Amino acid sequence: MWAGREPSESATETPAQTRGHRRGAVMALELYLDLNSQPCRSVYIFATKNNVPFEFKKLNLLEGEQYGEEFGKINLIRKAPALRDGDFCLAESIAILLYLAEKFKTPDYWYPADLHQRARVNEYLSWQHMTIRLQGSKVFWLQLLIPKILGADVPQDKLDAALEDLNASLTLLEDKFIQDKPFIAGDHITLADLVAIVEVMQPVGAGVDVFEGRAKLSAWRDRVQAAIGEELFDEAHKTILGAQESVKLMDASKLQFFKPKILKLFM
Ligand SMILES: N[C@@H](CCC(=O)N[C@@H](CS)C(=O)NCC(=O)O)C(=O)O
Repeated sequence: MWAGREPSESATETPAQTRGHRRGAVMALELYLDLNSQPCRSVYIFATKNNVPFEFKKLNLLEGEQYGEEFGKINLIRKAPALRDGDFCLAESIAILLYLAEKFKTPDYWYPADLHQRARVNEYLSWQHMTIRLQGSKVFWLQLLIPKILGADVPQDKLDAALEDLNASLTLLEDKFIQDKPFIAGDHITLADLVAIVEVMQPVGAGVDVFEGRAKLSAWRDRVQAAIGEELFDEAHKTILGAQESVKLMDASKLQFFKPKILKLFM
């Protein structure tokens, strides 16, 4: 079994810490994050935007840190994001977002108390896992990481099929979820928009312009970016938007531990 590295010791360069999220000797709530990951970005943006005091524990997924012994104690599912709050550990981004919203009593608009608005948020959060999330990730892997790891382009028909599925879901995002409203649940940004935008941006990181020819999606993206704050949005997406360059510099031999998973899931 792959013996992963341990999470990088409180990566000193993380934006969260330079913003002063780290709190002296008191054990802060810890978030294990890799900003290459969509669900990690949603948690990072939500925590930062809402001034949640947290320690950014950088987990380098492409170096296999999720398979290390220490991280196994935090999250046996071995996926990021993960949270530790004292003795309490939590996996799954949606559960983490809701935990933070409840614990830190974030403004109501994120997860509205109104029955119908909340139901709209829940509807999107329930739908996205097997659609935009799955398809956007698949496009990202097929387009960028798999050619690097396997040393060959993936067959064009596979990529075309993945793009077709993603496009069908983006059309549903526009027609069923956004419609003619500013945001998915109405006039204000909610967790649904946050979870949606980080996934929609993932294929963009692989060079696929999902916004081309989609005026509604582009206008919604601009509103979501403005609601989050351009600076925070850009900071959270800097790593993924630089992925094409950073993948070029990676040593493919160090990524081979992903190969069995790739062959099983994608080929
Ligand atoms: N349903 C989980 C998905 C988490 C997930 O798939 N994380 C990926 C990164 S986007 C991961 O940690 N992958 C590492 C691996 O599979 O080895 C959530 O929403 O938190």
